[in-house]
Amino acid sequence: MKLIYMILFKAALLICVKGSAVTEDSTESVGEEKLIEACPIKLKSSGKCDGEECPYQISLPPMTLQLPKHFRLIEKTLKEVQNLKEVVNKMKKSCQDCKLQADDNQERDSNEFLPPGTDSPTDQGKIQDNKVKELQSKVSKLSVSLKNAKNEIRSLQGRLEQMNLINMNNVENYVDNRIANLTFAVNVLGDKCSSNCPATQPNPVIQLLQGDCSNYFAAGKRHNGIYKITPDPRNESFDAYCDMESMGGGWTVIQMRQDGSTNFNRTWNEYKNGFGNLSREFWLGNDKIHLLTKSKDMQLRIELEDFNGIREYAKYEQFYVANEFLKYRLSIGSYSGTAGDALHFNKYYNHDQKFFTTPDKDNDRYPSGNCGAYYSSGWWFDACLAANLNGKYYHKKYKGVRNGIFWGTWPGASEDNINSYRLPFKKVKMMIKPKSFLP
Ligand SMILES: [Ca+2]
Repeated sequence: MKLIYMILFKAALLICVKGSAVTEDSTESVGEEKLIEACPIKLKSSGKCDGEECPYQISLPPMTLQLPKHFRLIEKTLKEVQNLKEVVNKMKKSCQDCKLQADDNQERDSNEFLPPGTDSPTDQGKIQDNKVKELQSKVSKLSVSLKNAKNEIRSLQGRLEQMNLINMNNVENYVDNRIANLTFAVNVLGDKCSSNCPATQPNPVIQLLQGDCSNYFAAGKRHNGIYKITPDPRNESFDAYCDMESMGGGWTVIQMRQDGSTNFNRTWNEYKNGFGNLSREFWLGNDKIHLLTKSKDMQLRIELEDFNGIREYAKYEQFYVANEFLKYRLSIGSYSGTAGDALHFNKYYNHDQKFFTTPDKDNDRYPSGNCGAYYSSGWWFDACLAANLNGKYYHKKYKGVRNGIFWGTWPGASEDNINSYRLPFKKVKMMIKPKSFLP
Protein backbone atom coordinates (compact mmCIF):
# COMPACT_ATOMS: atom_id res chain seq x y z
CA MET A 1 0.00 0.00 0.00
CA LYS A 2 2.85 2.33 0.93
CA LEU A 3 4.32 1.88 -2.49
CA ILE A 4 1.03 2.80 -4.16
CA TYR A 5 0.78 6.03 -2.05
CA MET A 6 4.30 6.95 -2.94
CA ILE A 7 3.62 6.43 -6.64
CA LEU A 8 0.43 8.50 -6.42
CA PHE A 9 2.28 11.33 -4.60
CA LYS A 10 5.07 11.36 -7.15
CA ALA A 11 2.54 11.38 -10.01
CA ALA A 12 0.71 14.34 -8.41
CA LEU A 13 3.95 16.27 -8.03
CA LEU A 14 4.89 15.59 -11.62
CA ILE A 15 1.52 16.88 -12.82
CA CYS A 16 1.99 20.06 -10.76
CA VAL A 17 5.49 20.75 -12.10
CA LYS A 18 4.42 20.14 -15.65
CA GLY A 19 1.34 22.28 -15.21
CA SER A 20 3.38 25.18 -13.83
CA ALA A 21 5.91 24.82 -16.61
CA VAL A 22 3.15 25.14 -19.15
CA THR A 23 1.75 28.17 -17.35
CA GLU A 24 5.19 29.76 -17.15
CA ASP A 25 5.59 29.27 -20.86
CA SER A 26 2.21 30.76 -21.73
CA THR A 27 2.14 33.86 -19.38
CA GLU A 28 5.14 35.54 -17.80
CA SER A 29 3.04 37.69 -15.46
CA VAL A 30 1.69 34.88 -13.39
CA GLY A 31 2.41 35.36 -9.64
CA GLU A 32 3.60 32.93 -6.94
CA GLU A 33 0.11 32.72 -5.42
CA LYS A 34 -1.25 31.39 -8.65
CA LEU A 35 1.46 28.81 -8.62
CA ILE A 36 0.43 27.73 -5.15
CA GLU A 37 -3.21 27.69 -6.24
CA ALA A 38 -2.24 25.64 -9.27
CA CYS A 39 -0.53 23.12 -7.02
CA PRO A 40 -2.59 22.66 -3.92
CA ILE A 41 -0.31 19.98 -2.42
CA LYS A 42 1.09 21.34 0.71
CA LEU A 43 4.04 19.97 2.64
CA LYS A 44 4.65 21.46 6.06
CA SER A 45 6.40 20.54 9.24
CA SER A 46 4.29 19.35 12.12
CA GLY A 47 5.56 19.11 15.59
CA LYS A 48 9.06 19.28 16.97
CA CYS A 49 12.07 17.87 15.33
CA ASP A 50 14.00 15.10 16.98
CA GLY A 51 17.52 15.98 15.86
CA GLU A 52 17.61 15.72 12.14
CA GLU A 53 14.37 13.75 11.87
CA CYS A 54 11.45 16.16 11.64
CA PRO A 55 7.83 15.19 11.31
CA TYR A 56 6.13 16.55 8.16
CA GLN A 57 2.59 16.71 7.11
CA ILE A 58 1.40 16.52 3.49
CA SER A 59 -2.06 17.59 2.54
CA LEU A 60 -3.37 16.33 -0.75
CA PRO A 61 -6.39 17.69 -2.62
CA PRO A 62 -9.18 15.37 -3.59
CA MET A 63 -8.43 14.00 -7.03
CA THR A 64 -9.73 11.67 -9.69
CA LEU A 65 -7.47 9.27 -11.52
CA GLN A 66 -8.34 7.77 -14.87
CA LEU A 67 -7.34 4.13 -14.52
CA PRO A 68 -6.68 1.89 -17.49
CA LYS A 69 -9.48 -0.40 -18.67
CA HIS A 70 -7.83 -3.40 -17.07
CA PHE A 71 -8.81 -2.09 -13.65
CA ARG A 72 -12.40 -3.00 -14.57
CA LEU A 73 -11.32 -6.61 -14.61
CA ILE A 74 -9.87 -6.25 -11.15
CA GLU A 75 -13.20 -4.88 -9.94
CA LYS A 76 -15.06 -7.75 -11.55
CA THR A 77 -12.67 -10.26 -10.15
CA LEU A 78 -13.05 -8.76 -6.74
CA LYS A 79 -16.81 -9.04 -7.03
CA GLU A 80 -16.54 -12.64 -8.09
CA VAL A 81 -14.20 -13.36 -5.25
CA GLN A 82 -16.75 -11.78 -2.95
CA ASN A 83 -19.52 -13.95 -4.39
CA LEU A 84 -17.38 -17.03 -4.06
CA LYS A 85 -16.67 -16.15 -0.51
CA GLU A 86 -20.39 -15.93 0.17
CA VAL A 87 -21.01 -19.26 -1.50
CA VAL A 88 -18.25 -20.88 0.49
CA ASN A 89 -19.67 -19.49 3.65
CA LYS A 90 -23.12 -20.78 2.80
CA MET A 91 -21.71 -24.20 2.06
CA LYS A 92 -19.79 -24.18 5.26
CA LYS A 93 -22.97 -23.38 7.09
CA SER A 94 -24.99 -26.05 5.38
CA CYS A 95 -22.22 -28.53 6.03
CA GLN A 96 -22.31 -27.73 9.64
CA ASP A 97 -26.10 -28.21 9.58
CA CYS A 98 -25.62 -31.58 7.91
CA LYS A 99 -23.16 -32.69 10.48
CA LEU A 100 -25.49 -31.64 13.24
CA GLN A 101 -28.36 -33.60 11.62
CA ALA A 102 -26.17 -36.68 11.21
CA ASP A 103 -25.16 -36.48 14.80
CA ASP A 104 -28.81 -36.15 15.75
CA ASN A 105 -29.76 -39.28 13.72
CA GLN A 106 -26.95 -41.24 15.24
CA GLU A 107 -28.16 -40.21 18.61
CA ARG A 108 -31.74 -41.15 17.64
CA ASP A 109 -30.76 -44.65 16.36
CA SER A 110 -28.73 -45.43 19.39
CA ASN A 111 -31.49 -44.29 21.69
CA GLU A 112 -34.25 -46.07 19.55
CA PHE A 113 -35.88 -42.72 19.45
CA LEU A 114 -39.32 -42.86 17.82
CA PRO A 115 -40.89 -39.68 16.56
CA PRO A 116 -44.49 -39.06 17.59
CA GLY A 117 -47.18 -40.68 15.36
CA THR A 118 -45.24 -43.88 14.57
CA ASP A 119 -46.01 -47.37 15.96
CA SER A 120 -44.47 -48.48 19.15
CA PRO A 121 -41.94 -51.38 19.15
CA THR A 122 -44.66 -53.80 20.21
CA ASP A 123 -46.89 -52.76 17.26
CA GLN A 124 -43.95 -53.26 14.94
CA GLY A 125 -43.43 -56.82 16.24
CA LYS A 126 -47.10 -57.57 15.73
CA ILE A 127 -46.94 -56.45 12.17
CA GLN A 128 -43.90 -58.67 11.64
CA ASP A 129 -45.72 -61.61 13.18
CA ASN A 130 -48.74 -61.05 10.96
CA LYS A 131 -46.54 -60.99 7.92
CA VAL A 132 -44.82 -64.23 8.93
CA LYS A 133 -48.20 -65.85 9.53
CA GLU A 134 -49.45 -64.70 6.18
CA LEU A 135 -46.39 -66.17 4.49
CA GLN A 136 -46.78 -69.41 6.42
CA SER A 137 -50.38 -69.79 5.30
CA LYS A 138 -49.35 -69.10 1.74
CA VAL A 139 -46.62 -71.76 1.95
CA SER A 140 -49.05 -74.30 3.38
CA LYS A 141 -51.58 -73.52 0.62
CA LEU A 142 -48.88 -74.01 -2.00
CA SER A 143 -47.74 -77.30 -0.50
CA VAL A 144 -51.38 -78.53 -0.53
CA SER A 145 -51.78 -77.67 -4.22
CA LEU A 146 -48.41 -79.31 -4.91
CA LYS A 147 -49.62 -82.48 -3.21
CA ASN A 148 -52.80 -82.41 -5.30
CA ALA A 149 -50.78 -82.02 -8.49
CA LYS A 150 -48.58 -84.95 -7.47
CA ASN A 151 -51.63 -87.12 -6.89
CA GLU A 152 -53.06 -86.09 -10.25
CA ILE A 153 -49.81 -86.99 -12.00
CA ARG A 154 -49.80 -90.35 -10.25
CA SER A 155 -53.34 -91.12 -11.32
CA LEU A 156 -52.56 -90.05 -14.89
CA GLN A 157 -49.50 -92.28 -14.92
CA GLY A 158 -51.67 -95.15 -13.74
CA ARG A 159 -54.18 -94.53 -16.50
CA LEU A 160 -51.42 -94.28 -19.07
CA GLU A 161 -49.95 -97.60 -17.96
CA GLN A 162 -53.40 -99.16 -18.11
CA MET A 163 -53.91 -97.81 -21.63
CA ASN A 164 -50.52 -99.12 -22.75
CA LEU A 165 -51.33 -102.46 -21.29
CA ILE A 166 -54.70 -102.51 -23.02
CA ASN A 167 -53.11 -101.58 -26.34
CA MET A 168 -50.39 -104.16 -25.97
CA ASN A 169 -53.00 -106.75 -25.08
CA ASN A 170 -55.00 -105.77 -28.13
CA VAL A 171 -51.98 -106.03 -30.41
CA GLU A 172 -50.97 -109.35 -28.90
CA ASN A 173 -54.49 -110.67 -29.31
CA TYR A 174 -54.61 -109.46 -32.89
CA VAL A 175 -51.25 -111.06 -33.73
CA ASP A 176 -52.28 -114.28 -31.97
CA ASN A 177 -55.50 -114.40 -33.97
CA ARG A 178 -53.71 -113.83 -37.23
CA ILE A 179 -51.14 -116.49 -36.43
CA ALA A 180 -53.91 -118.89 -35.51
CA ASN A 181 -55.67 -118.16 -38.81
CA LEU A 182 -52.48 -118.60 -40.79
CA THR A 183 -51.60 -121.79 -38.96
CA PHE A 184 -55.06 -123.09 -39.75
CA ALA A 185 -54.72 -122.18 -43.41
CA VAL A 186 -51.27 -123.77 -43.63
CA ASN A 187 -52.53 -126.91 -41.95
CA VAL A 188 -55.47 -127.11 -44.36
CA LEU A 189 -53.14 -126.72 -47.31
CA GLY A 190 -50.71 -129.23 -45.84
CA ASP A 191 -53.51 -131.73 -45.41
CA LYS A 192 -54.64 -131.18 -48.96
CA CYS A 193 -51.12 -131.61 -50.34
CA SER A 194 -50.25 -134.64 -48.26
CA SER A 195 -53.53 -136.34 -49.26
CA ASN A 196 -54.02 -135.80 -52.93
CA CYS A 197 -51.80 -133.07 -54.27
CA PRO A 198 -51.59 -133.74 -58.01
CA ALA A 199 -48.09 -133.59 -59.34
CA THR A 200 -48.71 -130.71 -61.66
CA GLN A 201 -46.05 -130.48 -64.32
CA PRO A 202 -44.69 -127.01 -64.68
CA ASN A 203 -45.62 -125.64 -68.05
CA PRO A 204 -43.38 -122.62 -68.47
CA VAL A 205 -43.91 -120.46 -71.48
CA ILE A 206 -40.40 -119.74 -72.62
CA GLN A 207 -40.56 -116.81 -74.94
CA LEU A 208 -37.17 -116.25 -76.47
CA LEU A 209 -36.63 -112.74 -77.63
CA GLN A 210 -35.12 -112.64 -81.08
CA GLY A 211 -32.56 -109.90 -81.27
CA ASP A 212 -32.50 -109.74 -85.05
CA CYS A 213 -33.30 -111.75 -88.17
CA SER A 214 -30.25 -114.00 -87.72
CA ASN A 215 -31.85 -115.37 -84.52
CA TYR A 216 -34.96 -116.35 -86.49
CA PHE A 217 -32.75 -117.91 -89.13
CA ALA A 218 -30.95 -119.84 -86.42
CA ALA A 219 -34.35 -120.89 -85.09
CA GLY A 220 -35.16 -122.40 -88.48
CA LYS A 221 -37.01 -119.61 -90.24
CA ARG A 222 -36.19 -119.62 -93.94
CA HIS A 223 -38.76 -117.35 -95.51
CA ASN A 224 -38.34 -113.70 -96.37
CA GLY A 225 -40.78 -111.54 -94.51
CA ILE A 226 -41.55 -109.37 -91.51
CA TYR A 227 -40.47 -110.63 -88.10
CA LYS A 228 -40.67 -109.08 -84.65
CA ILE A 229 -37.21 -108.46 -83.25
CA THR A 230 -35.91 -107.20 -79.91
CA PRO A 231 -32.28 -106.08 -80.17
CA ASP A 232 -32.37 -104.63 -76.64
CA PRO A 233 -34.81 -106.16 -74.08
CA ARG A 234 -34.89 -102.79 -72.29
CA ASN A 235 -36.48 -101.32 -75.42
CA GLU A 236 -39.62 -102.26 -77.24
CA SER A 237 -39.72 -104.94 -79.91
CA PHE A 238 -40.38 -103.89 -83.48
CA ASP A 239 -41.06 -105.34 -86.90
CA ALA A 240 -38.26 -105.78 -89.38
CA TYR A 241 -37.98 -107.23 -92.84
CA CYS A 242 -35.78 -110.32 -92.84
CA ASP A 243 -33.94 -111.58 -95.90
CA MET A 244 -33.61 -115.30 -95.16
CA GLU A 245 -32.80 -116.36 -98.71
CA SER A 246 -30.00 -114.30 -100.21
CA MET A 247 -26.33 -114.47 -99.24
CA GLY A 248 -26.72 -117.06 -96.52
CA GLY A 249 -29.89 -115.58 -95.06
CA GLY A 250 -30.45 -114.10 -91.58
CA TRP A 251 -30.21 -110.54 -92.86
CA THR A 252 -32.04 -107.70 -91.13
CA VAL A 253 -32.88 -105.19 -93.85
CA ILE A 254 -32.52 -101.58 -92.80
CA GLN A 255 -33.29 -99.93 -96.11
CA MET A 256 -34.93 -100.96 -99.33
CA ARG A 257 -35.64 -99.23 -102.65
CA GLN A 258 -37.25 -100.97 -105.58
CA ASP A 259 -40.03 -98.97 -107.20
CA GLY A 260 -40.02 -95.39 -105.93
CA SER A 261 -43.24 -95.91 -103.97
CA THR A 262 -41.85 -94.22 -100.86
CA ASN A 263 -40.65 -90.63 -100.62
CA PHE A 264 -37.26 -90.45 -98.90
CA ASN A 265 -37.23 -86.66 -98.59
CA ARG A 266 -38.09 -86.79 -94.90
CA THR A 267 -37.56 -85.02 -91.61
CA TRP A 268 -35.18 -85.84 -88.79
CA ASN A 269 -37.97 -87.42 -86.74
CA GLU A 270 -39.13 -89.57 -89.64
CA TYR A 271 -35.60 -90.86 -90.18
CA LYS A 272 -35.33 -91.36 -86.43
CA ASN A 273 -38.45 -93.52 -86.16
CA GLY A 274 -38.44 -95.05 -89.60
CA PHE A 275 -40.90 -94.77 -92.45
CA GLY A 276 -42.26 -96.52 -95.48
CA ASN A 277 -43.55 -100.01 -96.13
CA LEU A 278 -41.46 -102.90 -94.81
CA SER A 279 -42.55 -105.12 -97.67
CA ARG A 280 -41.60 -102.67 -100.38
CA GLU A 281 -39.62 -99.50 -99.67
CA PHE A 282 -38.63 -98.22 -96.25
CA TRP A 283 -36.07 -96.81 -93.85
CA LEU A 284 -36.06 -98.92 -90.70
CA GLY A 285 -35.27 -95.96 -88.45
CA ASN A 286 -32.08 -94.57 -86.94
CA ASP A 287 -33.02 -95.49 -83.36
CA LYS A 288 -33.62 -99.12 -84.40
CA ILE A 289 -30.44 -99.27 -86.46
CA HIS A 290 -28.59 -97.90 -83.44
CA LEU A 291 -30.04 -100.61 -81.17
CA LEU A 292 -29.23 -103.35 -83.67
CA THR A 293 -25.64 -102.25 -84.22
CA LYS A 294 -25.16 -101.63 -80.52
CA SER A 295 -26.33 -105.08 -79.39
CA LYS A 296 -23.93 -106.97 -81.66
CA ASP A 297 -21.01 -106.28 -83.98
CA MET A 298 -22.76 -106.02 -87.30
CA GLN A 299 -21.66 -106.29 -90.91
CA LEU A 300 -23.39 -104.30 -93.61
CA ARG A 301 -24.16 -105.52 -97.07
CA ILE A 302 -25.33 -103.10 -99.74
CA GLU A 303 -26.82 -104.53 -102.91
CA LEU A 304 -27.32 -102.30 -105.93
CA GLU A 305 -28.91 -102.82 -109.30
CA ASP A 306 -29.23 -100.30 -112.10
CA PHE A 307 -31.73 -100.20 -114.94
CA ASN A 308 -29.20 -101.90 -117.18
CA GLY A 309 -29.48 -104.99 -115.05
CA ILE A 310 -26.02 -104.60 -113.55
CA ARG A 311 -25.89 -105.84 -109.96
CA GLU A 312 -23.05 -105.14 -107.60
CA TYR A 313 -22.52 -105.24 -103.88
CA ALA A 314 -20.44 -103.54 -101.20
CA LYS A 315 -19.77 -105.27 -97.89
CA TYR A 316 -18.47 -103.67 -94.74
CA GLU A 317 -17.34 -105.79 -91.81
CA GLN A 318 -17.73 -102.87 -89.48
CA PHE A 319 -20.98 -100.95 -89.24
CA TYR A 320 -22.21 -98.95 -86.29
CA VAL A 321 -24.67 -96.09 -85.93
CA ALA A 322 -24.44 -94.01 -82.73
CA ASN A 323 -27.45 -92.78 -80.78
CA GLU A 324 -29.45 -89.65 -81.43
CA PHE A 325 -27.42 -87.67 -78.88
CA LEU A 326 -24.38 -88.32 -81.08
CA LYS A 327 -26.43 -87.44 -84.18
CA TYR A 328 -26.45 -91.07 -85.38
CA ARG A 329 -22.81 -90.84 -86.35
CA LEU A 330 -21.72 -93.54 -88.83
CA SER A 331 -18.78 -95.84 -88.20
CA ILE A 332 -18.04 -97.91 -91.26
CA GLY A 333 -15.03 -99.91 -92.34
CA SER A 334 -13.43 -103.09 -93.76
CA TYR A 335 -14.87 -102.91 -97.24
CA SER A 336 -15.05 -105.76 -99.65
CA GLY A 337 -17.24 -106.20 -102.73
CA THR A 338 -17.74 -105.28 -106.37
CA ALA A 339 -19.54 -101.93 -106.25
CA GLY A 340 -16.55 -100.02 -104.87
CA ASP A 341 -16.05 -98.32 -101.53
CA ALA A 342 -18.04 -95.18 -102.24
CA LEU A 343 -18.42 -94.46 -98.52
CA HIS A 344 -14.67 -93.82 -98.40
CA PHE A 345 -14.46 -92.25 -101.86
CA ASN A 346 -11.47 -90.02 -101.11
CA LYS A 347 -10.31 -87.70 -98.35
CA TYR A 348 -12.73 -85.01 -99.50
CA TYR A 349 -15.72 -87.29 -99.79
CA ASN A 350 -15.70 -89.65 -96.87
CA HIS A 351 -18.92 -90.71 -95.11
CA ASP A 352 -17.22 -92.55 -92.29
CA GLN A 353 -17.61 -90.84 -88.88
CA LYS A 354 -20.11 -88.35 -90.29
CA PHE A 355 -23.27 -87.25 -88.54
CA PHE A 356 -26.71 -87.86 -89.95
CA THR A 357 -28.27 -84.88 -91.71
CA THR A 358 -31.86 -84.39 -92.83
CA PRO A 359 -33.38 -81.48 -94.77
CA ASP A 360 -34.51 -80.04 -91.43
CA LYS A 361 -31.35 -80.78 -89.44
CA ASP A 362 -27.96 -79.74 -90.76
CA ASN A 363 -25.13 -81.78 -89.23
CA ASP A 364 -23.04 -82.00 -92.37
CA ARG A 365 -19.62 -80.57 -93.16
CA TYR A 366 -20.84 -78.26 -95.90
CA PRO A 367 -20.71 -74.78 -94.38
CA SER A 368 -22.79 -72.98 -97.01
CA GLY A 369 -25.95 -75.02 -96.73
CA ASN A 370 -27.74 -78.23 -95.89
CA CYS A 371 -26.71 -81.20 -98.03
CA GLY A 372 -29.89 -83.04 -96.99
CA ALA A 373 -32.05 -80.23 -98.31
CA TYR A 374 -29.99 -79.87 -101.46
CA TYR A 375 -30.03 -83.59 -102.26
CA SER A 376 -33.56 -84.30 -100.92
CA SER A 377 -32.40 -86.96 -98.50
CA GLY A 378 -31.38 -88.00 -95.04
CA TRP A 379 -27.83 -89.35 -95.00
CA TRP A 380 -24.40 -89.25 -93.34
CA PHE A 381 -23.36 -86.36 -95.53
CA ASP A 382 -19.83 -85.04 -95.73
CA ALA A 383 -19.63 -81.86 -97.84
CA CYS A 384 -21.59 -83.28 -99.44
CA LEU A 385 -21.50 -86.78 -100.94
CA ALA A 386 -19.90 -89.66 -102.78
CA ALA A 387 -22.84 -91.91 -102.00
CA ASN A 388 -26.49 -91.28 -101.21
CA LEU A 389 -28.71 -94.31 -101.17
CA ASN A 390 -31.68 -92.33 -99.83
CA GLY A 391 -31.76 -90.02 -102.85
CA LYS A 392 -34.72 -89.47 -105.07
CA TYR A 393 -35.93 -92.53 -106.98
CA TYR A 394 -35.64 -91.82 -110.69
CA HIS A 395 -37.13 -94.29 -113.10
CA LYS A 396 -34.81 -93.17 -115.86
CA LYS A 397 -31.75 -91.06 -116.52
CA TYR A 398 -31.99 -87.48 -115.33
CA LYS A 399 -30.14 -84.17 -115.62
CA GLY A 400 -29.33 -81.36 -113.18
CA VAL A 401 -28.66 -81.75 -109.47
CA ARG A 402 -27.48 -85.24 -108.72
CA ASN A 403 -30.14 -85.84 -106.13
CA GLY A 404 -31.06 -89.38 -107.16
CA ILE A 405 -29.85 -92.62 -105.59
CA PHE A 406 -26.11 -92.43 -106.04
CA TRP A 407 -23.07 -94.61 -105.57
CA GLY A 408 -19.92 -92.76 -106.59
CA THR A 409 -17.80 -95.81 -107.43
CA TRP A 410 -20.40 -97.26 -109.78
CA PRO A 411 -18.99 -97.80 -113.24
CA GLY A 412 -19.33 -94.58 -115.20
CA ALA A 413 -20.76 -92.62 -112.28
CA SER A 414 -17.75 -90.37 -111.74
CA GLU A 415 -17.38 -89.60 -115.42
CA ASP A 416 -20.63 -87.76 -115.78
CA ASN A 417 -20.83 -83.99 -115.63
CA ILE A 418 -23.55 -81.46 -115.00
CA ASN A 419 -24.68 -81.55 -118.60
CA SER A 420 -24.66 -85.30 -119.01
CA TYR A 421 -27.43 -87.65 -118.01
CA ARG A 422 -27.19 -89.20 -114.58
CA LEU A 423 -27.62 -92.85 -113.97
CA PRO A 424 -30.55 -93.93 -111.83
CA PHE A 425 -30.67 -97.10 -109.71
CA LYS A 426 -33.42 -99.65 -109.88
CA LYS A 427 -32.85 -101.49 -106.65
CA VAL A 428 -31.04 -100.79 -103.45
CA LYS A 429 -30.91 -102.92 -100.32
CA MET A 430 -29.02 -102.26 -97.14
CA MET A 431 -28.97 -105.20 -94.71
CA ILE A 432 -27.08 -106.20 -91.63
CA LYS A 433 -26.10 -109.42 -89.88
CA PRO A 434 -23.95 -110.16 -86.82
CA LYS A 435 -20.31 -110.68 -87.76
CA SER A 436 -20.28 -113.78 -85.61
CA PHE A 437 -23.18 -115.34 -87.52
CA LEU A 438 -22.39 -118.70 -89.01
CA PRO A 439 -25.00 -120.03 -91.37
CA1 LIG B 1 -24.17 -77.60 -93.62
